[in-house]
Amino acid sequence: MMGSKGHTPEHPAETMLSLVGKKRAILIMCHNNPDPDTIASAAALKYIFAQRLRRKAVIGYDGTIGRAENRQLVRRLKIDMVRTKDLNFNDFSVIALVDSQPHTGNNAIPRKILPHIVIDHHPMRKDTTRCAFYDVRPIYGSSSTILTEYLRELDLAVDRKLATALYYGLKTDTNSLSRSFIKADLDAFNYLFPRIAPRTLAGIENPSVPKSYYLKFADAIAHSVQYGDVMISCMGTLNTPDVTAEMADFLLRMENIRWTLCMGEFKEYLLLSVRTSRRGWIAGKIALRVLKGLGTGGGHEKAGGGKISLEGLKPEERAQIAQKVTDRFLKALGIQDREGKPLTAVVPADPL
Ligand SMILES: [Mn+2]
Repeated sequence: MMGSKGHTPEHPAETMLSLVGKKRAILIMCHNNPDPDTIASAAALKYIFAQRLRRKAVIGYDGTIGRAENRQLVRRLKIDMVRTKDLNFNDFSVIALVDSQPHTGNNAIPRKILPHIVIDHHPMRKDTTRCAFYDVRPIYGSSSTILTEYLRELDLAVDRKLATALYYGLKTDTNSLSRSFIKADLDAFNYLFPRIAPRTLAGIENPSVPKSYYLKFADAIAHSVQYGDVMISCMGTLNTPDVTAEMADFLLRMENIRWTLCMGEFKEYLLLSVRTSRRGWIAGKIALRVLKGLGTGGGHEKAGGGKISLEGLKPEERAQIAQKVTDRFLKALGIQDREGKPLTAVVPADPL
């Protein structure tokens, strides 16, 4: 089974702490355009360093905290996050990377710097094995699950804020346990749930959103085309980078749809998200195949994605890339019919 092989040291939390030892300045890096899982994992790691080593770590990120939910998560739980442009990587003696791995193209750690600590649940990358400490568990539903285990291994009390963050990270990464999860995720879920702040969580999950959010949804639906059990949406210019993932989840709920691909342009990049309801470590693999030679990406069993640089390209060249992505995706899935049917095509009314 591709992507199921990982690596977890014995007593991972203690091993990690002994490695940090007396080193002073610690940077915890999230992946780009951070999602709740990377944010919560970073917050948990920061808490562990504060409790056990009396060190105040810095949480860094690059890109945009886009979704209204994610902004609420950071604001309501008061998670301090610093943009990488305001950081100097050389100022830190320890760099930890959560929910990502070196040289994947989705984190801002410079190529020549190898993080000391990597905690992740994506398929194992070769370069990760060169890091001093790595704990990669591809079969886990979230990195938040791994960090919850660390807190339990170290017997550290989890306050309401941190429990809420980790719970939300786990919940969103597994799409409310509708995507891949294992017993460890359920155990973390059951551990965290009695400790969360329910009203705070409700505020995070139901933020008000601008009118443009609905217009983008309307636009995405208007540009969705169905090919058998595949739905592809070219969403045009995006307001936030993570809306392709949201739309890919949204469209996957449609009857008879087993695969979705949503793509759109954000700051000189074509971003894409792939989802499937099929099992077997394929979404990330398909994403990689689509992106080969064009950009970077990867993913999990049922969710994947990536990005392609569009810098300096003319509109028609950008359109060609989107077409190439579509063609490769359909080819990878063995779809013969390349005509496609617009989602909004008029269907005959049901007889009364
Ligand atoms: Mn994750």
